Amino acid sequence: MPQPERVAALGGPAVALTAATTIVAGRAERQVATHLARTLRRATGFPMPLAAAATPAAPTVELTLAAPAGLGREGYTLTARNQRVRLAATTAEGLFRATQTLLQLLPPDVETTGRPGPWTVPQVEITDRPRFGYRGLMLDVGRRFVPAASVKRLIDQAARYKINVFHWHLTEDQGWRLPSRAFPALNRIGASTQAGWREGGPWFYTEAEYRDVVAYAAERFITVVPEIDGPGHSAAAMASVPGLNCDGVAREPYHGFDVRVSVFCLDEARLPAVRDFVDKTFAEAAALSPGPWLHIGGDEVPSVTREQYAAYVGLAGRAAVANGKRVIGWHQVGDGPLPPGSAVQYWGLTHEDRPAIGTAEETESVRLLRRAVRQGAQVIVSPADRAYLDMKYTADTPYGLRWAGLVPVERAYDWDPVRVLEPVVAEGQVLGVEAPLWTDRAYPGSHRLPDSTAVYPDPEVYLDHMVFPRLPAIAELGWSPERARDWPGFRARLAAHGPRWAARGIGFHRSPEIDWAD
Ligand code: TNX
Repeated sequence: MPQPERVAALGGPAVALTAATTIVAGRAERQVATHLARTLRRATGFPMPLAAAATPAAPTVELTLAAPAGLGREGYTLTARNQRVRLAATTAEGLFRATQTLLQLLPPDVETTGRPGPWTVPQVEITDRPRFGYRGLMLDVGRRFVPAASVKRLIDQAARYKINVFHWHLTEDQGWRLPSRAFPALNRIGASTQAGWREGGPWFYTEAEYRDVVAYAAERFITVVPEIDGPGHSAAAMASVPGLNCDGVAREPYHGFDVRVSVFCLDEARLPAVRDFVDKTFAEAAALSPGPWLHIGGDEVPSVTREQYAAYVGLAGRAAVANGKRVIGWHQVGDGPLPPGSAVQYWGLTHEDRPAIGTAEETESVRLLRRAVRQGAQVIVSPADRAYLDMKYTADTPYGLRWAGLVPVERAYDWDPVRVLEPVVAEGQVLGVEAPLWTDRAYPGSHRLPDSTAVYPDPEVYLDHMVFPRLPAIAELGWSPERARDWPGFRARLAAHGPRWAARGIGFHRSPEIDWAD
């Protein structure tokens, strides 16, 4: 999972990894080979030495950058035949994706330690490459803070499904989680709250933690996209920096549960202060994040004029570009000026937007998409009624919201990122897909507000439940060709996949839609 572009089962006896297996890799393949060796050693207990060339007759796992042309940046071939496994790709990134396929061809025990094996791979020939270049997972750490170690655990799991972007939603009304030297109050005051909490903080990442997460993601060929949301969702900033408020007085930090509760003061007189804040915080985020993108937010802004909103999008876009980044914004930013090379993230409701496309009743989301696309922007597809991991699966699953409807596994899987928006967005303008996990209601009984923080589970419990099994559904939409996908097939593969999560201690949702293998 995700289903590869082409799989040919070769039959015959399986290829076994044994105590004699060596991993063959040259210098260019070494980083990926080392990562793979570490995983295989942990599981099998075999030495799995790295060697520059194969010893005749010894079983090998070979990694090579000598690959057939046409695989693209992330494509690869995987061949398991005659006691040899061979992974070939054009880039280290492609090789890494191949290693993730290899892990899934090994038995589920590869996800654990101290099991006896046997460690077999069926004889097979796979040719694979992604449908879209952007396959993201978003995590909101503003409402509920997620410690760096848990963020890394999630990134490691996401890499299993060939996710290549981690969108880090770092600022919210309820908290500012980016380290800041320019505005230390963002960490002292802005990080002192979460949704439902005002005691026990501050909750933010240190520079060292942030860099560690970026490096951990990079080792898995995952790009971190930081988001600094504005001009709404900014109460934590407005509690820390007085000049962002029209009256020049800092607000009380916000620890409630509502959305649309704040907006920077966008009066002419205050714009320089807002611009200064955006310039400095974007520079800090950009300096910590080597990837090409910066997400400027732009969603759910209460009570500003269109001119004021456009002015904010303009200054935020310029700040991103000045720091060498391309802009991503929630689809609302279509109403503002977008720099060349931007992308907008569509988070509408397919069940309302799709049927109205091309009719007189076209929805606001589609109108905004049209404006964005006309400016040359690409589109990241994250419909709330399909891809939002914070929606409940069914009325009686414990966590989550339901404003976009219930999102059981089949609903998360059974749609297509191009078909839902054509012809407003042409296939070539779809950059990819993303599954966002918001944390507004990361406690059981989410329709009621909690009266104590004691009811909140550890963030990993919430994450595991909401992300698995729906992330693999969205990941497959992003990776696999449309013709390789079907719900009965996905459902069967998911059922067989459950033991891998069990082996790793992932508390996935055992949805009754799936006949889980034990
Ligand atoms: C809408 S989606 C939001 C978030 C909430 C989410 C809850 C979007 C761009 N904004 O602020 O957390 O709904 O589902």
